[in-house]
Amino acid sequence: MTEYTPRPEHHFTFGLWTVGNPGRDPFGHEVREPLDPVESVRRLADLGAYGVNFHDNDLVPHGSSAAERESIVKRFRRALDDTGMKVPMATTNLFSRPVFKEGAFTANDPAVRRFALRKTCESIDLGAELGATVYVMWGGREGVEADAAKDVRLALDRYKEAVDLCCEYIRDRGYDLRVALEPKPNEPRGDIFLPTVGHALAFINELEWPDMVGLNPEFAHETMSGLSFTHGVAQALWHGKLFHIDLNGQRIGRYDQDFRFGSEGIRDAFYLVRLLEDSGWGGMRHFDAHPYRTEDAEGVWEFARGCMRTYLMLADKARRFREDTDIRAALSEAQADRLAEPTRPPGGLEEIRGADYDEAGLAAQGYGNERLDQLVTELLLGTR
Ligand code: GLT
Ligand code: MN
Ligand code: MN
Repeated sequence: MTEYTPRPEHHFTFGLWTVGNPGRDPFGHEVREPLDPVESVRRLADLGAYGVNFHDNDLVPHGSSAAERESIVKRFRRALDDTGMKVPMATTNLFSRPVFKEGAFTANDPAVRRFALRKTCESIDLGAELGATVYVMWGGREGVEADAAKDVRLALDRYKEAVDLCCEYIRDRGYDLRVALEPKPNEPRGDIFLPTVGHALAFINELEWPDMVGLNPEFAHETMSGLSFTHGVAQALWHGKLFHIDLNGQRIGRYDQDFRFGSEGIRDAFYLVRLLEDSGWGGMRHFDAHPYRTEDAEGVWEFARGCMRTYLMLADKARRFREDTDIRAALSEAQADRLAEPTRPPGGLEEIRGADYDEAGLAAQGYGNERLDQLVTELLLGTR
């Protein structure tokens, strides 16, 4: 159906590491050939995406010389120019190399931390060079298995120091770049620091330049913690801290599945899309997911198309939700709009304290949530 055809104005982006995921898992080898980043740019552009994001080493392999870097970036930039694709976000791989096995910004050894910072500065340069305005920090190795080996409070001191140094670098260079922290509770570490949206929001308040730092929440990561992703995103929006978002599919209690958006938790995905659309949030709709291991090279593009189509279908459902007269009536029975009414009356606390309340009458009210919720089910299942 053409109405669900992705177009650049929908602002869909993918990581090079997502469509390029070769299907390796802890028990099995790669099942797909490496994907040339230029091929990813072309195929995603054909599908209607807006752009691609990358880790430094997704584009420039570890150990490349300065001349190799230059020719890789030149060829990549040509693909961007040819297709009109953009690079809105960049990040650093601080998790694959053995040197980061004990942590990167929070490693006990200061030399490892300094090495991680140098790599990050170079990666920030690369992102800025290609036009990125968001820099994501996912601290995959910032954590611990053996609690005896690390002082969490000191680790947080060092984490803050590293984020502050990155902000200092961005400011010194005059880059138009904001930092987005990505929480995750565990995997690959037994426990990861800044495990949820809430932890990360509190951490930002302790930074030197809190205005430069926000969040990149991921559907899978909050869901792994058993939390409502939509509520986490809503709170990040409420604080003005939703700088970026990672969309994918995940079931509670599993490993980090990173499935195609909407493949799991379709109802959660609906409420999320409704929130993003209704709030008018202007950020990228970024998919941090990867194709099933069952897929061959063509299945990768079915996966990418599916992520975007599902978003568009859910955005359409969100529009219908707003317009459906039965749903509107049910919302009014639920008194949903009345939450916008301030609690403070004209007479303030004095009026609150002096008023008569019909407690029994208030308690006897029905809110009609069963009907409302069933209407949502029917909307999602396509029977209305
Ligand atoms: C890695 C991780 C993702 C992060 C990426 C950004 S790296 O793929 O699983 O959740 O968003 O560093
Ligand atoms: Mn993930
Ligand atoms: Mn992610």
